[in-house]
Amino acid sequence: MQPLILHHYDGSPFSEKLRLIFGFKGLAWLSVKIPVIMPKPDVIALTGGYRKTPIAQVGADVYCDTALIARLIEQRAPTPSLFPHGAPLAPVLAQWADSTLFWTVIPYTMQPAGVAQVFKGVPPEVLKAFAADRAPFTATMRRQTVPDATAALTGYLADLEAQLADGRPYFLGTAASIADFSIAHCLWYVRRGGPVADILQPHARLAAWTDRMLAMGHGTPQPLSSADALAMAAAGTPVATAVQEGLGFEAGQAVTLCATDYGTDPVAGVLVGLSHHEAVLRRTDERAGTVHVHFPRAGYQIRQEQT
Ligand SMILES: N[C@@H](CCC(=O)N[C@@H](CS)C(=O)NCC(=O)O)C(=O)O
Repeated sequence: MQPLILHHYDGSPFSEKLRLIFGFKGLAWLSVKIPVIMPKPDVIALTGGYRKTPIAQVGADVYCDTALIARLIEQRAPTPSLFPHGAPLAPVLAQWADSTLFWTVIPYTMQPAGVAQVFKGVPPEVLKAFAADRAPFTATMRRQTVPDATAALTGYLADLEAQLADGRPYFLGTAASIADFSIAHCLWYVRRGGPVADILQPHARLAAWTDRMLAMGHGTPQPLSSADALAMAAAGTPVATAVQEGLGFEAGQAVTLCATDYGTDPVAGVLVGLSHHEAVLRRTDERAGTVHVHFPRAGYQIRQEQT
């Protein structure tokens, strides 16, 4: 099997979600460290414009969004499963955590006391560049204020604690599911906030669950340079995909695709794969060669290019 490459950086919560999944499944993976802010020329060479973190790569196939990457990892290593029997709403709970909980945790943690801890030792100009990078990235959203986020997070944490009250080890029962990983990366981020992590204090079961999740570790990463990853894309042949009929588009159409929430930079390409779950664009880059860029279908808008 061709190795799975994760393009990520240490402080990225969504990357932590996948790193913990690697730990859960005991997987080896190749680790490419990418910049925290734009420009990210090697990421863009692979994706064609999508700049969110992380992305995954297998040869000449590039996978965007952790919802899809989690399913890719599950296909490659089915046990232990992220989608256990008896927990059909696990992806729905995961989606809530990846959107609502995440965008509560970020403004909550990024209040001054949290920023001081998360960015400890970081020069002010770097902090300024980070803020300048993220402002347009999130401009399509109305961000919660600190009081908004504090109120919402207080309620969410109480609900999460209550779900664990019967002594279950994971949110949806005796087996971990994708929902646990999506909640874990959010609370991992709150824990990084020093004094602001006090909001977690009243919740003993949630604390024990978080410890258990983070103890899963990251599997076995092996460093890879970005240049080597690009060379692997250029040397590879993308997997064959199909466009299902009746979904509003046809194979071979020139389309653009973008996220509908934030970080909405479009990717242009030729539609080569489409199902209810996934959309795949073929595009060619000078350095990455011809790649297939895969996106989840949910949460993305596809538009046919006007010719
Ligand atoms: N829906 C995306 C969200 C990814 C996301 O928002 N990632 C954050 C970092 S954890 C990001 O892209 N920040 C801006 C950046 O890294 O350039 C996913 O599940 O992968």
